[in-house]
Amino acid sequence: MRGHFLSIWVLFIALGQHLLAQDGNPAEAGTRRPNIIFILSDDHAYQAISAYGSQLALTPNIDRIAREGALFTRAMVTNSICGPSRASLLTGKYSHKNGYTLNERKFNTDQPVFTDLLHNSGYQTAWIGKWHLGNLPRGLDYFRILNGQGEYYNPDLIGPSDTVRVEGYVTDIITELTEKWLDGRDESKPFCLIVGEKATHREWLPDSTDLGAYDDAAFPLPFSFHDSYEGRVAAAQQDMTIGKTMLLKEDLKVHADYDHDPLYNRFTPAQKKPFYDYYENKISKEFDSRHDTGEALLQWKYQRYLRDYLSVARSLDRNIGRLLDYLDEKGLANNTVVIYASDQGFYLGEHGWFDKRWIYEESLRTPFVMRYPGVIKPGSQVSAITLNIDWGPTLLDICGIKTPPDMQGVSFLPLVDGRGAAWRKAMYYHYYEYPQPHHVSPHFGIRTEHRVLVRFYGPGDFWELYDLDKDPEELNNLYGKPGYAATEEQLKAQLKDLIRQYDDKDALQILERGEDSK
Ligand code: SGN
Ligand code: CA
Repeated sequence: MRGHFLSIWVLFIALGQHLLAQDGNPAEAGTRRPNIIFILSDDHAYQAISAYGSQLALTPNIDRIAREGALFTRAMVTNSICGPSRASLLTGKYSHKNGYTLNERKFNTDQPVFTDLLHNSGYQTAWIGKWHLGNLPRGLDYFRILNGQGEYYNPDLIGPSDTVRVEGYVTDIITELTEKWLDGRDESKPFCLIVGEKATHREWLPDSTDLGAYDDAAFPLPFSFHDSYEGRVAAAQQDMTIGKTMLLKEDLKVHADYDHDPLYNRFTPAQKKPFYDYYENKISKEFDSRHDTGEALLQWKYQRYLRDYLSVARSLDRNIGRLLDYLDEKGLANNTVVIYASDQGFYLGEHGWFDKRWIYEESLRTPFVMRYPGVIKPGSQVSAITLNIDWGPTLLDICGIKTPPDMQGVSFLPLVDGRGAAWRKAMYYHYYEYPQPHHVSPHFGIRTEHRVLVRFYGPGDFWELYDLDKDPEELNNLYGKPGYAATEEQLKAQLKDLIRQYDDKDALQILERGEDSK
């Protein structure tokens, strides 16, 4: 009798789960243990993605992920630079906790990372492409990674026991390796694969098929292009302007040094020809004939920068499309979560800049789109503040694994799967690297939906405050101005709470010693 009752009960639960599954219930989706592909690009600005409203270029494949899933409009990073962002993805922790505060060091691979938990629960884990953490990955079932920043043409690819130079264009090669790994994987297990793209990192070498793709476009100057940096000491001291820092030869390929620059030593003659024809015979000649100086030169550089950058992004988007097609062809699309994100944001001329690093909007915010068939309603938009330290916990949650207590991020899956969650209204940010390579002063701060309060320290010691509703470009530093004392005090208290919550001892010490100057 008891057994009979139990089996009816089990049947009832199973039926309930089946019905819920049809509604895309997250609990059932968790038991499905979907595959995960996380495409993590490098320095790709949301301002260059049409799903985010960009008028600069079309990105139909990234847009497709957003259309079939969710677009996150306040995805942010906790330290806007490459290695630290990747370390935060792996550990779910702030830089001061995982030890990777600066770029170009060695990630401590003894610490727990989210891929370990996936591996231990039966997932196959793999990382292909850019890794940039100074060490080889540990604990993955497979890796084949670029050497440091990696090369655009004929890149070296490092595996556990060898390094091979693969002929071709990096973004294509990464897709080829990805497909090859997927073809050969153990199909009895789900997988989590991180695809690390080199695009769209400096020095923006396009694939030959994309050379000149944007030559007919005339890109409008961003509103803050001619920023005078008045009232903002750190912004005035940086070294990341298109005018001064961006180099004609090395970055914009005007009379590039094909014989000595290691970028071009790697080219095969067949690769060099279209490149040389375009940059030497066309662009450099055009440059010589113009004799531009001053404002005309600045604007010419801006147009060239965007053309190169968007041409590199064109290959990135095309390869994302290729991967989405692969998933369709192999019948994997329905049971694979696809995420596209960049390691941080990037400046496309705002404030006159390229690069990243700042708590300011274009650097802080990163593109993040996510498709999860049956769980995320197509066309969803998430405006909640989500962080890169949340990425690991979210991936774990997708696979039905609880976030370990020492991870500082939180799964944002409940924001898109119907469960709902009380959510943060403010985020904490801390940037460290100084002075090289771009002289951006170390700073920490708080960002809410409407305000930014920043404390710069290091070369100088001062605060900044912005009202994003009135001044979305963050040009007007309100700190110390009449009428803002109460806002300053309130945000400082909130900032201190966050610093305590995340246990950033250095920041707390700086905060408690007061400031030398305003
Ligand atoms: C290189 C770039 C910098 C860039 C850093 C960090 N210079 O040093 O412009 O800020 O990487 O980039 S380059 O001339 O070598 O390209 S990150 O993506 O690793 O954070
Ligand atoms: Ca980067």
